[in-house]
Amino acid sequence: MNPMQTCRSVRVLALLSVAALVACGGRNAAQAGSGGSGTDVLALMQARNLTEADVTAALKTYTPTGHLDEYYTFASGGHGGNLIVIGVPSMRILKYVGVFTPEPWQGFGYGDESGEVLAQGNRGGVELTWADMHHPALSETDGDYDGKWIFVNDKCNPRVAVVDLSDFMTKQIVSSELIASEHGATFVTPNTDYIVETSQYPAPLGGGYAPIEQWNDKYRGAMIFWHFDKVKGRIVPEESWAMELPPYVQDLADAGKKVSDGWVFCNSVDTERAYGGILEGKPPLESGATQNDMDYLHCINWRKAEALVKAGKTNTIAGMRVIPLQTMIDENILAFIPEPKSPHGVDITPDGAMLVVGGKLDTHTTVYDIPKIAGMIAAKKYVGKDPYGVPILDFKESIVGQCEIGLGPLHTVFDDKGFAYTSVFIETVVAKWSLKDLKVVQKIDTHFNIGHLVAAEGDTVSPDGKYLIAMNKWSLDRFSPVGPLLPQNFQLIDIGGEKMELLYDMPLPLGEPHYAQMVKADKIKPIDVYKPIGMNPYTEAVDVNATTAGKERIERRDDGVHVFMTSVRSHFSPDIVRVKVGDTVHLHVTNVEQARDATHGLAIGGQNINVSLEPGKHCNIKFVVKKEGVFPFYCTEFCSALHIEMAGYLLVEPK
Ligand code: K7E
Ligand code: CUA
Repeated sequence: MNPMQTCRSVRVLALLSVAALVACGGRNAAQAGSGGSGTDVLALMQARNLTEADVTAALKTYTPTGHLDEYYTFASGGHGGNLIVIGVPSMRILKYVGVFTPEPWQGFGYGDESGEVLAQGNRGGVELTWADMHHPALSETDGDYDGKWIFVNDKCNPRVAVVDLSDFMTKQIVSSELIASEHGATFVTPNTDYIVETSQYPAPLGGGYAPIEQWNDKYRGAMIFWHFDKVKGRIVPEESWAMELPPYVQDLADAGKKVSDGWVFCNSVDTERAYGGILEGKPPLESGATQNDMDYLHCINWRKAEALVKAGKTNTIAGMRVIPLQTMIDENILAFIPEPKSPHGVDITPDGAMLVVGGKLDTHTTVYDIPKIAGMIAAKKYVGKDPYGVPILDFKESIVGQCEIGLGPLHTVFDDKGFAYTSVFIETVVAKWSLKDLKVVQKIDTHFNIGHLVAAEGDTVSPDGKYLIAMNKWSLDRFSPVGPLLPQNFQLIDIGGEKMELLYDMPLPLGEPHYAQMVKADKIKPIDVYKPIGMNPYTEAVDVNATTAGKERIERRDDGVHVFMTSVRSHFSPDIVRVKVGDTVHLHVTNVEQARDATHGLAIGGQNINVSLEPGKHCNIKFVVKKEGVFPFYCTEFCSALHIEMAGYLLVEPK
């Protein structure tokens, strides 16, 4: 067989290797116009101006119809206050899960029980309809994703939400008035006993006012340990607790695992305790907060703290049990280690033995030795104290070393081969480096200004390698222009081989996602339909008001008009509902379908009612009719040929 024939057969064999094509060089190109199925690829490459690398990337990401993705990525929706579900490697968006923000397609926040979940997130009597979501965290068993729940935070109004991955619905929002903002959330302990939420900007604990000049005495930080009940699938606020921290601006946190299980580590960025005051003759916060050469890494023994809580050594603030700072010090639960100026990411290696800190204004990542730190804390080998009496460990004694990484390292994730991947913001690259010798092996450009990065199972005890997504803040010229507000850019990078390769750019136009989780698809096992029929997703049981075909009815009771309704292709029953002005209407709707994807939607004109009725689902809608009129209701999902006819009337008679 001559080389030319070899070449042709490779092409005909489903064009499986562009590398092979290109290896054949000019001879192939010369043949491009001569017909035959294989030559079309080269013609296409030329017509679309694609390189060999482009086509290789396409082959690695293109997912034909009917093929499923290998991973799910759950990205924070940033300002959108929702969770974005993305398939990898296709980078196809699969779902937006409404969390802190009403989401019309899912009917989240438009009349049924989902409104009660959203209302759990209101604070201080203020209705909140958006969030600044930063860090999703999947539930874990033994430090590995178990695919059951995902937790998300709101940096602006400190809140934590529970999203159930059996139906991809938000089931709970909790919030404590103890703190006024947060950032180091959500991070789970290795068996999801706790979901950690750490304050960011210090304020008086429990709310209330104190002059900012009393910052040092009256302002504080805090770390909340929300207890998660894995049987109920809910956070139990009464079993949650917190600890008081000094008024430094606490930043990201990470929970220990394996050898470091029982510890949590947290950065801080304003140990100067500057608080701005530009018009009052003081430096702006950002310059006041960058005077010191080092800030403090908080090392917290949460297991010891938990024992103290059980022993009752707490104060109660805003209904939360809080371990006072002095008790934390007296009981040797909190210690500081200097860390490079204005740190950001704090990420524990898969074996739990090392901790990587990125200093935003530094050119290194700093690697700490956790077992050594734990030993020094146990032996109280301290070299000083902060103004609050918190003991400090020696920096040099605590570290394994530093990696010369480039300007502005932020976050670090890991693979299965002993490499770490750090986002380097100012240099706008991903740096791959070895945890063995702390040497950079490769840098790849990102477009542009990378923030977080996420790798396949990259923050668990057993990362997969394979894929990494650079979550870039700016996209500049990467997409067709859409006015001055540009999308974010998620860049999929292949980390399966020796060299990182850029595969795909995906615009994210809904908010600024910060962090994400990437999990093997076979760990996520959602239900197909709600079963048995009449299931209420919020109680996870058949609803007492569930209706079956033939049992539909309307009852006038003391608290209003109760309508027991079913939906099935292609009608609602009842389809005429007569009420009077001022009535409270209780619509109990059961979608009696069990066919997959046979979803109906129920929207009622003039009432701001819009729910999604997935097969088998039951929902309870409650609203007051304020004025007389004729209000058509109809199905909002194109469910059948007679979908347009799936409609009815709400008739509101005068009193
Ligand atoms: Cu944007 Cu994790 Cu909130 Cu860094 S944080 S980028
Ligand atoms: Cu049901 Cu359209």
